[in-house]
Amino acid sequence: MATSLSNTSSFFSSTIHSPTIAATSTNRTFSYFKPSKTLPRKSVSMITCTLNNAYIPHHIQDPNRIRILDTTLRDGEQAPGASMTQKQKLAIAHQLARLGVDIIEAGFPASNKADLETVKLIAQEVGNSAAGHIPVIMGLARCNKNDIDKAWEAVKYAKYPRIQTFIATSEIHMNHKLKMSKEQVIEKARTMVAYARSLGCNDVQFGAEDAGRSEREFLYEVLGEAIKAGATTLCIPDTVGYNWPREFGQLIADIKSNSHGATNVVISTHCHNDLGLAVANTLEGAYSGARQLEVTINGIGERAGNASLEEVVMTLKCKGELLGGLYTGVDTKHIAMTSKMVEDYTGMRVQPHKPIVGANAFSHESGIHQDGVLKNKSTYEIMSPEDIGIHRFNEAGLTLGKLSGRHALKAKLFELGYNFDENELNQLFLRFKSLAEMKKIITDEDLITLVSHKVSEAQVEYYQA
Ligand SMILES: [Mn+2]
Repeated sequence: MATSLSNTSSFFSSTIHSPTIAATSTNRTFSYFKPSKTLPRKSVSMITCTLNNAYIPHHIQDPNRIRILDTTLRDGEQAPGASMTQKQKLAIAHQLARLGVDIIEAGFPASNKADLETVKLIAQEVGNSAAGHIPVIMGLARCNKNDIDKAWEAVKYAKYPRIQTFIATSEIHMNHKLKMSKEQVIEKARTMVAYARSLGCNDVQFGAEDAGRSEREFLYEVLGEAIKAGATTLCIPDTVGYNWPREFGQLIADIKSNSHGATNVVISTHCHNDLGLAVANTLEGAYSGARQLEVTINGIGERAGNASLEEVVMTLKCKGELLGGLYTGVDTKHIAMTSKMVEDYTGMRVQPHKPIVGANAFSHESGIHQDGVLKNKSTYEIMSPEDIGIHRFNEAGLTLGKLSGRHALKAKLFELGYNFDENELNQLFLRFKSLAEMKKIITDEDLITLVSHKVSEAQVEYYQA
């Protein structure tokens, strides 16, 4: 608990091969791929507690501290086929708390009775854990009294309850969906934020849906009015995934300088991945001043999904220093487990080459790569699987296949308890190669079979002699 906030940014990147800065040099020099064991390790959860004790909705004491809002249970569940049971959602919420996310968007209580009950249960249980980190529990509401009442009814049991109310601000949405004028939209935003505050909720997030395609002057005005009415966080979504990083970063920076009162509240990103830019846009948003980032586990969500928690968090962990010292309170060693839970419960499979959590994210098959990793992992790895809670089946994370080299085979055999001389290894390698031509991946069992043939051959030679 005694750890000072100013120390936090350095240790959040302490367990990975992140760039380190030589403090004595006036020209900041970066050395990459520092082995993790030379750096100090501290408990992440201790820091999370320290920060949470001082939770103030509209303000973050350390300007480099990023709040992570996970919306797996709301936006993520809106992915086709991803619906979960109440029990599964509660289990995920507990896991998200363990992971150390700051805010859990637990659902959309006005959408149906079951969702209200689930959000309420999460608020009661996860929002009041007796020990450890207690996240803010948020419920979504459109800009109408019924939605806001339902959201409050569900989240009010949490120690830190939050309501998010939203309305679209782009011309396309206002004309075709809402059929409302600009004046009507401003009026709704203003009165409904004030209504949420009037219920006793001192933590109100206002979302300007489709902000990424909204007319700037109008957007500044709506946001300014929402702040005046009591909004403590402004959510700036690229609802349709249409922005690109420079554009989205500029949007965040412009809102900060043009929306009245925006420097006194927290600005949040909410980026969709229709062009594969959700993570890049989110990070650019953070670099431009956003201090809350909305993400989902495995990047699930509407259409092409949302920015993925694991990619955003691990990029900040690897590159935080280069991004001006930004850091999160996420305890990354719970990432792998959380990813697996969400994959199992939603049935949304993670592609093998998905960054961070994909099955291949830490495996190396080509001979050159395997040779490098065996000599030093940092040759082909910018982080360790242990950082996200994976303990690899072998030291170097090697998958043996037809591209593997002699060195990797030797290392793998050694791990299995066999130590062959060069001649024996050469013979084994030839047999290994012909087997690998036929089989995609060579398992431990395959190797043992190969070796046992080798051993019996050796015995035959011995008796012949
Ligand atoms: Mn969304």
